[in-house]
Amino acid sequence: MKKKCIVVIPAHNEEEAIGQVIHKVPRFFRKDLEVSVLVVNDGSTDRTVQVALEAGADHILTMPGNCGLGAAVRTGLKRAYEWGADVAVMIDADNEYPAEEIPNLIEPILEGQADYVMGSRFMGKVKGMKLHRRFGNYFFTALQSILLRRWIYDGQSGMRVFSRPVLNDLEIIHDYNYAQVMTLNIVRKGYRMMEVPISYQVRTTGRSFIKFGAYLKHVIPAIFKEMSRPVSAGNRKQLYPALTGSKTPTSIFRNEGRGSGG
Ligand SMILES: Nc1nc2c(ncn2[C@@H]2O[C@H](COP(=O)(O)OP(=O)(O)O)[C@@H](O)[C@H]2O)c(=O)[nH]1
Ligand SMILES: [Mg+2]
Repeated sequence: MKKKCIVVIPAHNEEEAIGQVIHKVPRFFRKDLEVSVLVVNDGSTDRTVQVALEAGADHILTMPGNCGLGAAVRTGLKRAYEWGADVAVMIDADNEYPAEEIPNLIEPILEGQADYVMGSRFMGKVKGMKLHRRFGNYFFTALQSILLRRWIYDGQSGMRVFSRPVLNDLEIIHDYNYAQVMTLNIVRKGYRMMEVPISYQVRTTGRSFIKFGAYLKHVIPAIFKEMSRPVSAGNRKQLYPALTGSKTPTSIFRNEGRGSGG
C-alpha cells in the first residue's frame, strides 16, 4: 500500500499566490507515496478558496473566522494525522517557499533519518529579505538555539515536514503563531530535527501578517511559557488534556473534481 503525504497550507487572503504554490506541489515523485493538498482557510475574505480549488487543492478546511496562524496550522496538522498521513508537510500560502523542493525535505523522514525537517532559508539562497526581517530571524533563531543548546540555522521557516509520531505528539501552545514554540516542543520531546537548505523569495503579492509589536507581544511570552512546561513524548493527552483539541473547522470541503486524496 502507498504511504500518504498530506501537504497542509494555512492561508489568509492569499488569492494572488496560493494557486502557484498548489501548482508547484510535486505529486508523483515517489511510486510509494500518494500526495494530497489540504488548505486551511483562516477567515479569508478574498477568493483564496476558489483559487485553491481551481489549482487542484484536494481539501479545504474552513476555520470559524480568523483564528490565527498557530490555530490554523494546529488544526491542519491534526486533521492530517486523523486522515492517516504517514508524513505531513506545511508550507505557507504566499509563494515565498519552494514547494517544488518538498521531496528534499520528505526524504530524510521516509528514510528514517529524521522525525522533523525544517526547510532552512539561511542554509540556502535568500532573495529580497529586508535587513530588519533578517535580524529578527537571527534573533529568534539564536534564542531557540540557546534554549535547546543546539545550532539552528532558521527557526522561523514556513516550510516543514513531520513524521506521523511527531504529528500525533506536537503541541502548538498559542493561536497567534507556531514558528518557535513548535520546534521547542518537538525537540524537547526528543524527536530528531534536521535542517535542509531551501531557496526563498520574499513575497511579491499580498502583505506579511507580521506586525513587529504584536509579534513580540505574543511570541516572547509563548516561548517562555513553552519552555517552562514539562514535556514528555507520547503521553501528552495525560499531561495536557486541554491542549489536545484544535479549533473545530466549520466545514470540510472535498474537491471531488480532483478525484484523489482522502
Ligand atoms: N491562518 C492564518 N494564516 C495567516 C494569517 N496571516 C497570514 N497567514 C498565512 O501565514 C503564512 C505566513 O504569513 P506571512 O504574512 O507571509 O508571514 P511572513 O512570511 O513571516 O512575512 C502565509 O501562508 C499566510 O497566508 C492569519 O491570520 N491566519
Ligand atoms: Mg510569508
